Amino acid sequence: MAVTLAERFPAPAIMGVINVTPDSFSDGGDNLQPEVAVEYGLELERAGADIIDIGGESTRPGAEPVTVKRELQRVIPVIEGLRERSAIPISVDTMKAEVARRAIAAGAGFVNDVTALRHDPEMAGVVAEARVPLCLMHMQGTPRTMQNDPRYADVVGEVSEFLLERAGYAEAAGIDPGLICIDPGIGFGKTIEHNLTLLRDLGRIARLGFPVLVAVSRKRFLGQITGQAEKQRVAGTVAANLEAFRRGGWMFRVHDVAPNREALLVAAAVARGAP
Ligand code: HH2
Repeated sequence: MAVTLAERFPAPAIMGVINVTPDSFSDGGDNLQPEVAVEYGLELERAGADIIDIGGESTRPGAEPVTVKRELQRVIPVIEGLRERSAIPISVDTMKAEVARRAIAAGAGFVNDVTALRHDPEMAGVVAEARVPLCLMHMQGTPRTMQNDPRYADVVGEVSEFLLERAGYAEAAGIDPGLICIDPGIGFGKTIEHNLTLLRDLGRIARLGFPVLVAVSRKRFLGQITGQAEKQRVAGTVAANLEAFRRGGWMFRVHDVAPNREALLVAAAVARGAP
């Protein structure tokens, strides 16, 4: 039987983030030069990342879409460069089938689609054919408009229903269910109350039967609580990730790998009652 995602990356797994963009909300412009981004990826690996997520299009609230050509120019040299120098698993953060296809050919082995296969009708086929793992994320609206007035009658119920529906769609398209993970999409068409309710009730999402990826790193709701600017939100990020782990979170997408990894390793040891 094929190895499932949770077997391949035992919880708590750490996904380190590299945004090769000028406009990402916390690290925009830091990694636009491919050589700089590759060095940074190696640094994230040394800090203990289990997988590196590379994205070439910001999805922050209000972000403008980028073309396939521009996105390829940003991510492919970084994926090739990192693949040349390291065997660490690479994820591509994209909603475009062509970008996913080329990223996989360049060495990526995981697709992180924040639209959960809704943006590009060819994405499911690309992932199915390559037999790579896939993250399905919940988002209400699109990045340009999602924070205008997000509303839910029951945020956890609606997000769960959506994720199950998308997982069903992915399976129907030929994607192995053992390679699917789900993500409540913290900050994607959600108020601070929606984000906090999703984290508090993450156990309900974890019980849907797919590993749950959690991506709270440096996000705005943490700043609303702590008053800290983006790069100062490390302690807030760690706290939110520990809460998510206690409720069944599996993989943690973070910019600050070392502190999140250390905190989660300790939390996991406490959960086991053994080192
Ligand atoms: N959040 C961001 C980007 N990709 N992928 C998943 N699966 N889940 C998320 O919550 C998620 C994601 C946004 O964060 P970041 O990459 O730091 O910023 P930007 O979108 O501005 O590049």
